[in-house]
Amino acid sequence: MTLLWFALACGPKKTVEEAPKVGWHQEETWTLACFHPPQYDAMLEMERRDSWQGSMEAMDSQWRGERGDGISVGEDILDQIDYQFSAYPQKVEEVSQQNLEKCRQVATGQLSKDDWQAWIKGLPTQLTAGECRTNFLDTVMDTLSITTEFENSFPICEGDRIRISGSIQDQYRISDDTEWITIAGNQNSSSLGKENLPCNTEGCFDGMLILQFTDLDNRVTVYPVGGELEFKAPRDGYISYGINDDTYYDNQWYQRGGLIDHASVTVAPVE
Ligand SMILES: [Ca+2]
Repeated sequence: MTLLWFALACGPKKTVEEAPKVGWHQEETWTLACFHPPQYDAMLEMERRDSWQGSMEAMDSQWRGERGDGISVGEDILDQIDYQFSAYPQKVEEVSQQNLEKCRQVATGQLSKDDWQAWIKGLPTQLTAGECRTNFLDTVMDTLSITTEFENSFPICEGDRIRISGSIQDQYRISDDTEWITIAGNQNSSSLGKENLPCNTEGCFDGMLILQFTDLDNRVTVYPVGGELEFKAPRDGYISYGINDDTYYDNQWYQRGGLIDHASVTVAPVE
């Protein structure tokens, strides 16, 4: 009892919580003002994403020399940083926090402006190195949809290898008057050169299972899959799959005795 009383009496002391500084701020002893990024962790997702733009613009103005505080790096470096931020906007968080630390050190004489500028100039390289954190690591097992176009999308990093495959016994057709096919597609109907179909290169057949890769610049490449395909991501981006068709409303699964076929699709990482 005594111990408990003691513990309660010595509970946490009340401290005056100082609101975190956000935006441009200069302590009395500092030689320049530093941009203090918002408390990203405390924000809701949408608000958080919206805040990246402001942080980016604040840093850019200082790095560009607009604040007249002696910091200025070349336009080409800023363009490269801007390009990296547009590809990986969430990196603004880490960079803005690191930048505040560098600025604080310069403002208090612990770091030279040249060293800070060297760090800024090194950002394009730093941001490019190992940037992709969305490796394809987990196997996806799904039911193929033949009535929608590229339903699911999964992030993947450059160099990631996957194997996509599906069940080859289930049948469907891609219009009322075409033959029943499987994910191998209609082997009697090559899609080569058919501009209306997503897959129209060598090896593409009408209605077959196809893989779509979209990179971060929204460039789309489509690959014929059929029963199986091993794929290595040429860049960071997203993969998706569907069937090689352009009209989805008229597609139907084969039905026998009340049982409707449904093809499964598996996307698995390859070691
Ligand atoms: Ca169709």
